[in-house]
Amino acid sequence: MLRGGLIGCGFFAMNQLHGWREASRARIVAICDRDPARLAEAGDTFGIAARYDDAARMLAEEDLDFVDIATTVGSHRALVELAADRGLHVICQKPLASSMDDARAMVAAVAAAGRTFMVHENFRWQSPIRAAIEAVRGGAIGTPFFARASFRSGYDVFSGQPYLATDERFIVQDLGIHVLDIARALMGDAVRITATMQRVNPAIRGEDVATMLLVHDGGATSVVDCSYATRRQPETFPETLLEVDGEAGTLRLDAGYRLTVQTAEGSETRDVTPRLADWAERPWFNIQESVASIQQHFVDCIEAGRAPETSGADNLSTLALVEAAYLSAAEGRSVDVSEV
Ligand code: NAD
Ligand code: 89V
Repeated sequence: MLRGGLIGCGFFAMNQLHGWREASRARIVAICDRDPARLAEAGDTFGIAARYDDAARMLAEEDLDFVDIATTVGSHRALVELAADRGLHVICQKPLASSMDDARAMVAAVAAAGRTFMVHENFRWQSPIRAAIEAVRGGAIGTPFFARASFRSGYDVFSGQPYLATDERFIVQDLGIHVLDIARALMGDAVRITATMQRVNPAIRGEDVATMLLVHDGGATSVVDCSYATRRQPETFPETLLEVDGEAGTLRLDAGYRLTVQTAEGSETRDVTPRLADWAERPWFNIQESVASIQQHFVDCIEAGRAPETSGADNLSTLALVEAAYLSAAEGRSVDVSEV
């Protein structure tokens, strides 16, 4: 049984604690938060007695195998380096860092400690997205040449996560990062990106609409479009809708979790609605299920001694797309990902 310590007991960490309860061969034995109310609520809800207001003290006093970092981005580098210094495996929430230099330093620190480092990049672990990825990777539509990954919603994300309204960067750093990662999972790494960004909601600081055009290794194209300014019914939060064209067919993931594959042999549509765990709620259950899945993947990879699919090193390529998208929008030009 792997013993974990969770740092950050805020809004999203509640899902992670539920996910850890479901995990095989791992559990959270200690928690840490600077905010006493959040620490008490998480400890009481999940029956965890070992509670700390200081991460360094938790790591010094507890006998841990891994840490789960569920704080916001500004603290990620210091906490990852602290865990690496103590020789622990690390899973850290997205966005991994707010600069490529920080992210590269974090990957290097855990690699030097010889431990497993995974980013909690969970959208590609959503079961409907996973079904699409597996169909494409399994050759169901032949070699893909075009993809569209689209997330458009008017859902109020600001009440649960107030920092999303006040941070300088919003939709690409918070949500586009997931959708760019899905594009990579479907189409492979991207080498070039062109992005436009808009702020439609005047009450927030950052951009709430982004449209990105990606050129992948080998020449395939994808369009990643994200909006939190789209008022439509039915509201599809938090679904990412997909359309992938391949040389032998097309795949679509439509609203309502319906996956269609069309080839010369015909068309097949499957219901790929995620599991509604007893601790989950609509509309978040899609994301909540993926939390349990990604955390189990982390445990499985530690035990097998293999790199997670969404490892820190892999995530550098997703983060580079985020940085390149902001550069592209700021300078009004197409950006080669190697520039960042
Ligand atoms: P939050 O502000 O609600 O919670 C963060 C908690 O960390 C707070 O309680 C804060 O007191 C604590 N904290 C901060 N620095 C600390 C430190 N050095 N030591 C101890 N405690 C510290 O934030 P949130 O909305 O839960 O987001 C946390 C992270 O999860 C963010 O990076 C966010 O992007 C990510 N997130 C991911 C998903 C997803 O689907 N993958 C969804 C929502 C949020
Ligand atoms: O998944 C996330 O990172 C969340 C949300 C879905 C609200 O964008 O912040």
